[in-house]
Amino acid sequence: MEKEKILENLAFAIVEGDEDKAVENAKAAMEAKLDPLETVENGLSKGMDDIGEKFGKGEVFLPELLMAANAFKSAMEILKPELEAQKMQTAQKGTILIGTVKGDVHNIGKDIVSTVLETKGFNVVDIGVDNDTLSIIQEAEKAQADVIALSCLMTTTMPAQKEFIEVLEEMNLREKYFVIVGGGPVTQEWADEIKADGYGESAVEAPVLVKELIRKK
Ligand code: B12
Repeated sequence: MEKEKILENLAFAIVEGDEDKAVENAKAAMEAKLDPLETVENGLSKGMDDIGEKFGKGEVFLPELLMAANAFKSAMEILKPELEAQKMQTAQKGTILIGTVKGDVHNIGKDIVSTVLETKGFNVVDIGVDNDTLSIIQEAEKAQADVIALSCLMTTTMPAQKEFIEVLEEMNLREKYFVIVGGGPVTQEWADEIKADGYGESAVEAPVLVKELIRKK
């Protein structure tokens, strides 16, 4: 099967919330030697965007979103080992603490960023979802992180990224960490406004961003 068709089928399987089809097409993608990250971004994530749009328009509801998320995760189980197989042998300098902000339980994108950073040889500490500002700071201190990466998927939880940077400033810790932000509604403009050190639109951009920041240190 050609590449475009496989990616299209994958996206459709996510929209349909069909775990079996998602797994089947993820396997087809790997058999056809597609790049695993490209398969995630242009197949699975494309499907997620499509179902998210339908949800936004009231054409589908929460159960359909959950089914899509489950299909995404099942397909990721096929793709993750392939992504990890690309792991770079040379370790990169730097520890990245990554998590989703308070009030936000979306973790699919954050997990992909985490995996991609790991495959590029960074030391990654993933603190999961729904993290309040003080616990993120505590974990960053514990991990001796160089970079704090904050994910957020809702306009209602974006202010938590802003608050995080403000609290870091108040605690005189702003100079100690690079803070990068990302996730669905986050933009470069937002990153500039809240004085983050960087923004990445997709997981592919995260290692480039982190590498540049750490080099500046
Ligand atoms: C799947 C999904 C869910 C799943 C989440 C499952 C999970 N385990 O994550 C479930 C069903 C649980 C869910 C719940 C809800 N959801 Co929801 N969800 C989505 C959906 C469809 C897809 C999100 C996703 O996984 N995308 C795929 C990944 C790969 O993309 P991504 O997260 O953007 O990540 C990529 C980049 O952004 C980037 N990235 C991500 N993080 C970071 C961090 C850094 C540092 C960097 C550099 C890059 C980076 O890299 C990733 C890979 O390239 C979106 C719609 C959308 N298009 O985003 C709605 C959406 C985010 N949800 C929405 C809503 C409203 C909700 C609920 C409130 C619904 C409800 N009534 O209960 C709850 C909220 C729960 C909560 N408190 O968080 C709204 C948010 C609206 C808003 N206010 O902004 C959206 C936009 C849907 C819509 N169109 O209305 N949701």
